[in-house]
Amino acid sequence: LRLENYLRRALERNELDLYYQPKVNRQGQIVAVEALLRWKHPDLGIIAPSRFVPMAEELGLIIPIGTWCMARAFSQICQWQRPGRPISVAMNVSIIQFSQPGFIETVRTVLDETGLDPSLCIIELTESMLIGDQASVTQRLNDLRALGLKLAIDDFGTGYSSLGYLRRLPISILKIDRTFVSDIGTDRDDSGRAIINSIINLAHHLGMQVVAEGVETQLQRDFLHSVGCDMIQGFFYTEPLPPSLFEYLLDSPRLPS
Ligand code: G
Ligand code: G
Ligand code: MN
Ligand code: NA
Repeated sequence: LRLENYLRRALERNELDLYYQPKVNRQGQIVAVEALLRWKHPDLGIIAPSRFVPMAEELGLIIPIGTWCMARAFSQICQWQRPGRPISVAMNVSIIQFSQPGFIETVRTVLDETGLDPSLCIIELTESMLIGDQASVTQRLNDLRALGLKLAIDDFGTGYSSLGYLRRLPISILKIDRTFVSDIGTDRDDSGRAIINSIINLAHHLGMQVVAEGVETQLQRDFLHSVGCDMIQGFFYTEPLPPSLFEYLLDSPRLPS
């Protein structure tokens, strides 16, 4: 059977899973998680989204899969709230999902059904999703914002769009792309630091928070703290984890800060 035939049945056969990777604040507390899709293929093992999301988009399966992801992640994050410790959940959405006329309504419905506080929900968008018809993109982002969600720009600094959208659109969070973070501690250290420093200054001047992704070393983490980065995500803390292991981390006393 071809992979796409397997993918058609993956949802009904319960083969899709969400893994979770923490976003850690400057005090070493988990303040958010990114939900990351995995496919547990019966023969091929765990398949990463880069290998099947494009196929799911072509087959139109990304719509039901995306809705499933939201429902699963929202109810999971409700269970992970602890007194005095709100934790947000960040979701990746496909451009196909995002452009669908029913997208806003789906988000609203899943929020209602799961009871998740909308202010604890972050939608991660890439810059490429913001190009195209400006009136409809702006409308859609404003509608999401009006539901109470926060919007983040993923892989920030790698797109080709101009920066003008940052003051036009209701963006709350910039995620510094991991390629800049991985420059720290290499022969591209100087330029990596300059770019990161500039992104953080830009974000903070515009009233946005900054997440660094792909943080793998203490050197990178310490530099990011020194320039005011609000949240750290990466293998330095942990790779994405299945819910049972994530829960263990959540209830452990403290991460290195
Ligand atoms: O987990 P991994 O590093 O393999 O993720 C690769 C990419 O897959 C991420 O950059 C992310 O944008 C995308 N991805 C992960 N989970 C989801 C999801 O639930 N929906 C969509 N559309 N993309 C996802
Ligand atoms: O593009 P997006 O940010 O949605 O991708 C998230 C993915 O990045 C995760 O699924 C994970 O597999 C990967 N990732 C997370 N932390 C690290 C890291 O520290 N280093 C590298 N190389 N990849 C990471
Ligand atoms: Mn992401
Ligand atoms: Na990213």
